[in-house]
Amino acid sequence: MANAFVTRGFVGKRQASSATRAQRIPPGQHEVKDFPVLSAGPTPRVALDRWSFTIEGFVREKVSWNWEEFLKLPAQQFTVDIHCVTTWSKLDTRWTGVSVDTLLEHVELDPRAAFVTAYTIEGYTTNMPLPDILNGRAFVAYEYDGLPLPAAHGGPVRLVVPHLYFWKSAKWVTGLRLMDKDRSGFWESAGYNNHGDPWKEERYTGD
Ligand SMILES: Nc1nc2c(c(=O)[nH]1)N[C@H]1C(S)=C(S)[C@@H](COP(=O)(O)O)O[C@H]1N2
Ligand SMILES: [Mo]
Repeated sequence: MANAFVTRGFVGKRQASSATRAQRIPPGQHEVKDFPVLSAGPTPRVALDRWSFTIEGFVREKVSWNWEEFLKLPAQQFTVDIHCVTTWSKLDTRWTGVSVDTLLEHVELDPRAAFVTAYTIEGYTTNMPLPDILNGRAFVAYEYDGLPLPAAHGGPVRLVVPHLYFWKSAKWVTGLRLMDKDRSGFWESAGYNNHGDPWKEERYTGD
């Protein structure tokens, strides 16, 4: 709260809108204007002619799209706030992509499907309860700020789950695996919280 108060003091006549902005920063976070890059390893090179995106696991029949097919799926614009567990938050990030709801319209979910693992080209994984990526809460993005998503930020496509810490937003994502049981991903099995809600400060295991 101390930070929010200082910010309001500084901005004078834009006080009201700034207070609103401050309220959008979760506890223990601060706003950044740049867009930091955080990757566990080097940025992979992705060949679009061999790229595909798959939904598999607890679905009646799995589905895959190649690059051309993926671009034909109904896309939407999303303007969202993102929150990295390393304490930076970035407001009003603009993306174009396909909502997970739209992708899931192409499969029949097994009624036991309750969790999802997002997997990627270089092996990074992250897990979430299925409801956390439904009802407009997650999308697979291929444009950032009106331009093709830069490779360092996960291009050609990344998952974006803005309501959870940003490690859940898997870069270079190539598929979603539906599961009946939960299974820890890369950071979740290395001491980070299994869920990762920034508003509850679910940073580490046991938070
Ligand atoms: N495939 C993959 N996705 C990833 C990561 C990674 O190392 N590999 N890092 C995660 C972490 S810890 C964060 S904070 C965000 C960082 O995304 P950015 O580099 O676009 O800021 O990506 C997440 N997605
Ligand atoms: Mo992160």
